[in-house]
Amino acid sequence: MSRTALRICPLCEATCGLTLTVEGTRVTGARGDRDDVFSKGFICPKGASFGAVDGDPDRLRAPLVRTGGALREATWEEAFDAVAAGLRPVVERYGPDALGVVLGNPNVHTVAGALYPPVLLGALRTRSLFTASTVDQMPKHVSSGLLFGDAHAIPVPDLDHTDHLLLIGANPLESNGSLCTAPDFPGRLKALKARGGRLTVVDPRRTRTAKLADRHLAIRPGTDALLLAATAHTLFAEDLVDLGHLAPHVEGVDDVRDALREFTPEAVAGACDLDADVVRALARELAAAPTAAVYARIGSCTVPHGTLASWLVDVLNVLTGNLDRPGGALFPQAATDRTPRPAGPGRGFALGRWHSRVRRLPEAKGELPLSALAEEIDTATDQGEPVRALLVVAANPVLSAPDGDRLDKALASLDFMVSVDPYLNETSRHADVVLPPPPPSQSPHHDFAFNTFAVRNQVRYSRPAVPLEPGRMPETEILARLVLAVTGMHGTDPAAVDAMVVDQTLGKAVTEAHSPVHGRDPRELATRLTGDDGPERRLDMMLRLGPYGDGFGARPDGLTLEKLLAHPHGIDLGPLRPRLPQPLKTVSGKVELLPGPIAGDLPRLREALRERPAGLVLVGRRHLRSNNSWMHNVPALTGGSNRCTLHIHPADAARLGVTDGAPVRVRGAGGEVTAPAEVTDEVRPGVVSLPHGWGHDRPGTRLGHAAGVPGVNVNQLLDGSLLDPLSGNAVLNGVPVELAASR
Ligand SMILES: Nc1nc2c(c(=O)[nH]1)N[C@H]1C(S)=C(S)[C@@H](COP(=O)(O)OP(=O)(O)OC[C@H]3O[C@@H](n4cnc5c(=O)[nH]c(N)nc54)[C@H](O)[C@@H]3O)O[C@H]1N2
Ligand SMILES: Nc1nc2c(c(=O)[nH]1)N[C@H]1C(S)=C(S)[C@@H](COP(=O)(O)OP(=O)(O)OC[C@H]3O[C@@H](n4cnc5c(=O)[nH]c(N)nc54)[C@H](O)[C@@H]3O)O[C@H]1N2
Ligand code: SF4
Ligand SMILES: [Mo]
Repeated sequence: MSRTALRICPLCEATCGLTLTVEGTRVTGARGDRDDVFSKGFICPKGASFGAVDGDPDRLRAPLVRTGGALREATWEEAFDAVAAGLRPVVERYGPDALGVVLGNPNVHTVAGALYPPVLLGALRTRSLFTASTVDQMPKHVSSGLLFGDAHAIPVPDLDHTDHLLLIGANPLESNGSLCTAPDFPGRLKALKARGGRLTVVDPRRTRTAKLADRHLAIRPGTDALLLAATAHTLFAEDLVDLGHLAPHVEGVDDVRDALREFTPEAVAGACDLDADVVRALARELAAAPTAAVYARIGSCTVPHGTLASWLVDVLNVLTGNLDRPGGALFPQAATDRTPRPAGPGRGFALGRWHSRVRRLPEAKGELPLSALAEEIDTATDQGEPVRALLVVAANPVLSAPDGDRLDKALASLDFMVSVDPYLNETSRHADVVLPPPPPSQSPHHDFAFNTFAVRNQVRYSRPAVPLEPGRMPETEILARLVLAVTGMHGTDPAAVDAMVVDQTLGKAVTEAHSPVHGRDPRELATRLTGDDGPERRLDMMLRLGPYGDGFGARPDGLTLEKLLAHPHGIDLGPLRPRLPQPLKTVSGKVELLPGPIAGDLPRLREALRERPAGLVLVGRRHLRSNNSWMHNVPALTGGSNRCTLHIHPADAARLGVTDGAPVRVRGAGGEVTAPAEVTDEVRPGVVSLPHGWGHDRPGTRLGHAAGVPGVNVNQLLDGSLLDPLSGNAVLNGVPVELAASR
């Protein structure tokens, strides 16, 4: 007998609502939920394969514990005993920094990943925190921190209403969008064009997104900051700057004008490999459009000037008056955001409050660069303890970070390592204990993270679609037990973790004058929380304290968990609305358009005006039926065009004697890989492209299908030395490489 169940898709940032077909405890089908308030029935091939991803027979069913050198299945009790016995002595003997924490991408796709890592880090107080953010969007956080005083205040293009979209280094037709949560991103781009809007795409590859554009600029990789600086320069030079409604909220406009004086279209044209006139046209079109938004992603962040490029994106949004207005780029307001405090000066954003031990790299947002993880483990210094033990939650840095071979060895040298991961893969194979979360169908879902980047305010929650299988533990409980194990409270009831968070949160809320519960009794409020378990009660609390919440009775029509559960297809909270100055937390209380660290980094960009590397550079790419490193074990999602090939332009191929399909050796600073060539004019000359997340050929994993079509690890070409200095983000695009036809 089959039934259906609703489940928000966790497989990318678009957060589509799915209707699952369930037979017994197995998901046998998935289609788009037509009644979902946000995704309205959209589904992509990955979502349609939800059942195959969910039911992958290689997913671990029980914890693994290393005994006598080998990983063996164990009970949960044995596993947590081993975790406490392995991690706690390291913290007690060497201090918290000796215990490193690595958080990977899926943490932003799970309830557990949103609710427990902050508690863990708050209790542990380690400075050795590494996350996927520093191989991804850290430049955007730093730029937002500096501009707006809040690293999480990231403006999102008003996709459904804008008249003009300048889209840089993103390929939403494959990725389905990032830092811009929009189910059916392709459909929304087509709608933009259908209503007479204009789309410009900047990408060294002629992607599916670029093919949709009115104009495609095949820029030389790594030079977007130059292009954007010259666009801003042109706005000043041609008197096109018009802040409009933003004027009272912005300081430093003249300083930006002065700082960008050298970046004329002619000055950047050579480095970007674009016509000066095209740069001028970009500026004129942006200024002339009734509304416009500049939006940039991976290709603009994972480059040497990632923070400057991210900053310039919002500088352009400000200079054209498009920040914080409908049709421009706005700050979403999620239902689980904290109660907005009144507008006014804040504490600002600090960088470099501490540094890594080996290279003295500055922290950003409390994190050290993932590129520095291996050396923080394998290199002794007189600056303190190396990382001796590691707690890895939902991360596979052996494939996703630079120089996996070095990291592989470093992980093998640790005193103790714990992985919370459904797979025994390239990274978790080094763990002493592997704690597998249940598959998505058995987990609840709410988009704590992505609703803060969504193109429409809305709220949705799915309870587990399938009951927890016997022997499984919810990931929320796994992480709560880890909090206890690393803080010396192993054996305590994990519900205590949620109770503590509730106490602290309500205790603080009642003291805040702007809170709807100001002056009330936190214990009494806690008794009013509903929900089946601790995580649900915490969600209820966040909803009720949040901007749309019922304020525990203060606003009877407001949101509660009960109300949300009564709306299984979600609740629409309306289009994005202007919010300034409330989100600003800068010291001045304004948008600080030329922050000190940015000004300090501009000389490096001026030097880049003169750089013209002669050789080939490498960029990445994503495929619709893939997701970073962990979806290559699902037969339905591999094969066809989702293969790990080296894209190379016909002119380069002819010059280097590379033929289609033949193996090519690619050499970079960190090593060498051999991949089959795919000769295509979809990459521009001078650029080759390999996707990331492949290289599933290491021993000791349990990835039956992936091991059969392993591909190569593009990140082995990197040695981890190339970083964007302000954010510590890895340079993954525009990396110099050499090719040789393989014999
Ligand atoms: N060259 C190059 N490298 C890149 C990129 C690039 O564009 N080019 N992109 C970068 C980007 S944007 C990112 S975000 C990183 C990603 O880097 P990572 O986060 O390290 O990589 P993922 O492949 O997303 O790995 C996630 C891990 O989580 C596990 N997992 C899956 N679902 C769950 C779950 O529900 N719970 C738990 N606990 N674990 C789960 C998977 O098995 C896998 O081991 O890679 C980066 N690396
Ligand atoms: N199908 C699929 N979807 C995914 C993922 C996946 O692996 N597969 N990963 C998810 C994750 S973790 C993330 S962060 C998002 C990322 O989402 P996107 O940012 O949309 O990611 P990409 O598709 O890699 O697009 C980046 C584009 O930048 C281009 N590029 C490279 N270098 C440069 C440059 O110097 N300048 C410019 N202008 N462009 C450049 C590349 O050619 C590429 O087309 O996708 C998410 N969605
Ligand atoms: S677009 Fe993303 S969220 Fe939507 S179905 Fe596909 S993978 Fe899932
Ligand atoms: Mo990412």
